[in-house]
Amino acid sequence: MPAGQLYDPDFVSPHDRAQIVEWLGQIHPLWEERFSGHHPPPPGQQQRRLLRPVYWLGNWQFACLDYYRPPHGVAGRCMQAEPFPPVLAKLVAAVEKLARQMFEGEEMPTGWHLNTCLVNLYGSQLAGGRRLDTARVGEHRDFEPGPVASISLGERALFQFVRSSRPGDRDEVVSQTWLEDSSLQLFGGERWKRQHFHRVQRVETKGGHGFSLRVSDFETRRVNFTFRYVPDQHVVPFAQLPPEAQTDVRGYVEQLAKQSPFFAAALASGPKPEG
Ligand SMILES: O=C(O)CCC(=O)C(=O)O
Repeated sequence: MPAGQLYDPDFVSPHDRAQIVEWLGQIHPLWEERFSGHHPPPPGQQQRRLLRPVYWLGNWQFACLDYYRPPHGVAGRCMQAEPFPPVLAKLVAAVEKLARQMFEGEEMPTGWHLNTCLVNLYGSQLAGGRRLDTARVGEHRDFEPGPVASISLGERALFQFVRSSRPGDRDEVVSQTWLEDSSLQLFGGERWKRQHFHRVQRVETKGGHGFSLRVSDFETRRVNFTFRYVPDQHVVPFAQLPPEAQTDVRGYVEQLAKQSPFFAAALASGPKPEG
């Protein structure tokens, strides 16, 4: 494994895996749209749903608010979300210990702790009697500072780092790993966070994995949890998002509030919508 990367194929025990799957069965992931009233599609683009349903823990970064993008896009983008369930909190504590052994200095920002989790569902969209496999993620970087950890459940996925330093050369695969069921991947530092993009090229179908989740129009065969760090001062309750952002995400928070006491309380403490 190259320096700055760690891969443990057996990080999650069968017992912990079962607890995570039980928790997954209780949440209601969201189908988010890419754009919103105050962030309309740019010319030539249309409104679209994300390729997959998602759920966030710690703080929710909505696609329509364009996620967390330091140095300029940091305020009013991260909305407080539910805490990690105990099984994930326990695993995160172990991951943080590993990360502190691997990274120091500039690679380990002051105050770093994994307070954010994106839960990505990978599988097939079911629409009009057809199945459309959307189990991939195009090349991108994660902008949250410091190391990022990723736990995978279900079918194995081909995860690649691709070169980004030379224009037009982004397709050159620099490093790749098959992320197996119950594995941990950890990466950080200049090389893997900044110089290269990463992507999920494909997710296999051979392992017979499937998850029965509370999400419509979707068949899930892999679930990935990426744990990240957002400086705590940039995470605010729904009621403290700027008014335009509140308007843009209120519908999502209302959906979440139907099932989640946390989001019901967040909604109740905010201003009532106009009209
Ligand atoms: O699913 C994965 O393994 C990676 C997900 C990812 O790249 C991301 O959430 O930024």
